[in-house]
Amino acid sequence: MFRFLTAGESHGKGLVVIIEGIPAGLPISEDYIASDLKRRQGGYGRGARMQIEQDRAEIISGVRHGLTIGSPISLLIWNRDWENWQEAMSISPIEGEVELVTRLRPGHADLAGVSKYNFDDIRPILERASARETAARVAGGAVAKRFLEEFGIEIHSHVIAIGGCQAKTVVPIDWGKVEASSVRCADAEAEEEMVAAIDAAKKAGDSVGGTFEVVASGMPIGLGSHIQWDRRLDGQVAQALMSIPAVKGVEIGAGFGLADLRGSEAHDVIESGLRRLTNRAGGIEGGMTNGEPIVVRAALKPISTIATPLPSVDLKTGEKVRAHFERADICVVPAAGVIGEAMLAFVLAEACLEKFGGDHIEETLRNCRGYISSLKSKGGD
Ligand code: EPS
Repeated sequence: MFRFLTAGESHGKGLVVIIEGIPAGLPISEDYIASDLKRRQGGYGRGARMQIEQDRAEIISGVRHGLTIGSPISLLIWNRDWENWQEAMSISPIEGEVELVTRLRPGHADLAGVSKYNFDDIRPILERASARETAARVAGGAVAKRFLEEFGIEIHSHVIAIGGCQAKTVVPIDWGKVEASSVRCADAEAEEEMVAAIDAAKKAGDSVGGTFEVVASGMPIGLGSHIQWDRRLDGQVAQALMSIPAVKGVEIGAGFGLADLRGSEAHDVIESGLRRLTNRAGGIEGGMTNGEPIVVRAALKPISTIATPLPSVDLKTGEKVRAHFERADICVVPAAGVIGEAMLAFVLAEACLEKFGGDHIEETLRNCRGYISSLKSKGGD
């Protein structure tokens, strides 16, 4: 019903995303998509590549006169850096040889990729494993977000920790402050510490990871299902977030912290209007939304391409060497939050379409309104 695919290599001609399943009649523009692409490119700790790129997605199909027409939406982002890689990443055979990348980088896709795909060069693996691909996800995710806005669903993200520096989270989160922050963190004191941690890692030729949180508000009750394992929304959300490069942990609501509590302390008491005063469940119970905001956190390992490379092995000679190094970011946690928003948006767009269906947005919203008004008879507000 709803699906998306991306294509493209980091230093290839460009990135493509195809999104299928968005109903007809949804207003969407390139400017709307551009705003999320810009947010993804930012964040303190990015490398020199982001000074080369100015990501903008061209809408190639699926939109007419500013409205979706129900056919697949395809978006294209040109890689500006392609100009500098025309020989190394040439589509057609080239005369002469390009230098092979053979010193495996611990933490990257290099070793498993060359083994599995039978290459003597790491380049084709690192080109697709690169987080550059997430620009396409964010462009497609913006379309999903635009669709969700029609239901009153809004998705935001913020950084919780970088390099061991933890933010104090004050609820409700001031999203204006988050967007104005160099590391997308509302806690100004923690921001200073995070920036210092990134600077120190850079100086040491190293990298840092951290955690971010994504929040989806305005959720209707009953998206997802308890009926079958693969229909549980929490499982789908975890998979989507875990698929972001460098993510090694995902938790929903109070997550791992819930394991230390008693049942009486862990669950969110149901108040009149079917609302909760706490949200330790992170908006999902029994694999379904419970009407509270969805809150999901993801932990990123530090970037695995580091300026002081770790000991490794050369693929060509089998000798012990230092790992390959090429230009890289020091920290991508602020950008990863924006990617997390896109991934959550894809999952929720699919869940909304499953619940409300519809080939035109009017039909989808009519079904949604009918469902919401039927909930009122059960005491919902
Ligand atoms: C990446 C390495 C860097 C990052 C890149 C991901 O690129 P380059 O090797 O060209 O300097 O900047 O991320 C992006 C290009 C992006 O748009 O996010 C890697 O090895 O994963």
